Amino acid sequence: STTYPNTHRNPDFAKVSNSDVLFFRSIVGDNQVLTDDLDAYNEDWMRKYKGQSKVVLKPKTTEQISQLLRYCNQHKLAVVPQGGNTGLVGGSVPVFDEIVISIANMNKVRSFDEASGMFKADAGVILENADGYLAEHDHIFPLDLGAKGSCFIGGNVATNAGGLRLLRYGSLHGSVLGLEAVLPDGTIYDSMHSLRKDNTGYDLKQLFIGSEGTIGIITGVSILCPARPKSVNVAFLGLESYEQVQETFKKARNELCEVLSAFEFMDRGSQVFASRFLKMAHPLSPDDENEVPEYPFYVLIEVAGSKKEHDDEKLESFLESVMEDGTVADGVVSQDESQLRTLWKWRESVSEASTIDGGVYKYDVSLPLPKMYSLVETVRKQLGERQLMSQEDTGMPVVDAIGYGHVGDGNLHLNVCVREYNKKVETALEPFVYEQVQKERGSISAEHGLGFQKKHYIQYSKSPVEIQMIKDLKKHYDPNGIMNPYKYI
Ligand code: FAD
Ligand code: 2HG
Ligand code: ZN
Repeated sequence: STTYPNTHRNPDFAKVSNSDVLFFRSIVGDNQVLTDDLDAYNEDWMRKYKGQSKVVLKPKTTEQISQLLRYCNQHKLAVVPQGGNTGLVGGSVPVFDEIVISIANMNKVRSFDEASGMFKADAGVILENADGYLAEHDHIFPLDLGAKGSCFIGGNVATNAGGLRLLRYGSLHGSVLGLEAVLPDGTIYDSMHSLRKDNTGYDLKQLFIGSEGTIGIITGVSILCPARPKSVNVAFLGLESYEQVQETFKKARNELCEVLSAFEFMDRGSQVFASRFLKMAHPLSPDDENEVPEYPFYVLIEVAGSKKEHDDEKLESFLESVMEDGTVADGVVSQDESQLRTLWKWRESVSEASTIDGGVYKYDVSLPLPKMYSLVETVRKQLGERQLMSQEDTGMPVVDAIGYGHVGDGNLHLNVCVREYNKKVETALEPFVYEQVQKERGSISAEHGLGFQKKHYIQYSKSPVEIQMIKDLKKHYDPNGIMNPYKYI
């Protein structure tokens, strides 16, 4: 991971002094002010970004966060709000010596209303725990993603995470009905509502959804949760071309209609990485060998509904029809819960598997569906021409450039897997990738955010007017710029 030369540190920010630490202790207690062994808080999930914070604060209440922020704002101490630290754009760790405010200790469910599906909880509840709680009440959290065992629902809201269920349940901009947050000056903004309809003025909570810790700390989330589907099933398919991936998606929307709950795709390269990581036979492998079959594309379709026989029959007959007409070359359907989980692993593990050789450059983009996969091909060509990657194993810096993602949302994950982080590779990729996305009027950040990685590139997706409006808002709510500096814009 990289640390940044202190010459780039903003000298307007104060450095943490002993008296600051004493104050923090008086608010959150001695045990919740950490000053040793801070690597886990300073380094991000990819081990790509590393800060040098000397202090981590772990408040237990919204009131404590309010007092901490008021003090930091008055003393010009910069802070980084941190959730589960699973973000993929370097936004959750300090760049220099910013104070980390971890919300890990704020992890209580506040309430759940079975009639409406309204769930209210502290922002530090782990996503998987929230979903587990809801499962006991026959409900489901409307967001799911590979990092569910570590990420917090507050972090999810702060990044406006998309994930694997967006196709069915929509974005957090729709399902989050209220928030509690603390502004940099310590003001507590309480809108923990359960109202589906509320047209009294600007919808302020939306400002925090996707704000990546730049205008305040989210402390509570109020979210509408759907009834948990009683039957879930998964099909895993092999396809001969990207055109057929699109054709299959079109047919799935038509034929599976109300039970379709996820449509994910992976190219062969991404399955090779998953195979090296999972070390098990591929679902479409004819025998038990670890070889990934030769199909260039794979698709995972999930159906979820309320009547198993009906849903299974729909999936089976869909599969029969797409295999008969040649849209799909091969496929399997999960026979039980454990097989269903295994099939999902071949999709969910790609993100982690892509780091297996040393490092990864991750691009998370929205593109018009017909153009989505061309980006991977264009980038492979670019890396080949620059002699950074080759088909043969010649020890070049790039091992492979792989593509996978949420077809249903027009969201491609392009992962350039490298042996080590390398300036030549980075220069070949940036701004090249962003230029390609701009040409198609896509988004350079579909769901992971801007963080530290993309702060210099926002103009590829936002106009000067939009950028100015974002800057105006930031300045209004955080005039001292203490919230997650050096990130976002
Ligand atoms: P952190 O990583 O701690 O923080 C992320 C950002 O939010 C930082 O800028 C931080 O300052 C800010 N922040 C955190 N908490 C708060 C708060 N309470 N108030 C204000 N700001 C806060 N993302 C997707 O969209 N879809 C996916 O499918 C997906 N899959 C993933 C799979 C893996 C294996 C991994 C590692 C990540 C994945 N992600 C995905 C990235 C995603 O952004 C995060 O997993 C998650 O949403 C971040 O939550 P967190 O609690 O870890 O936040
Ligand atoms: C996913 O969909 C995540 O698996 C992570 O958004 C993507 O690591 C990535 O690039
Ligand atoms: Zn994703």
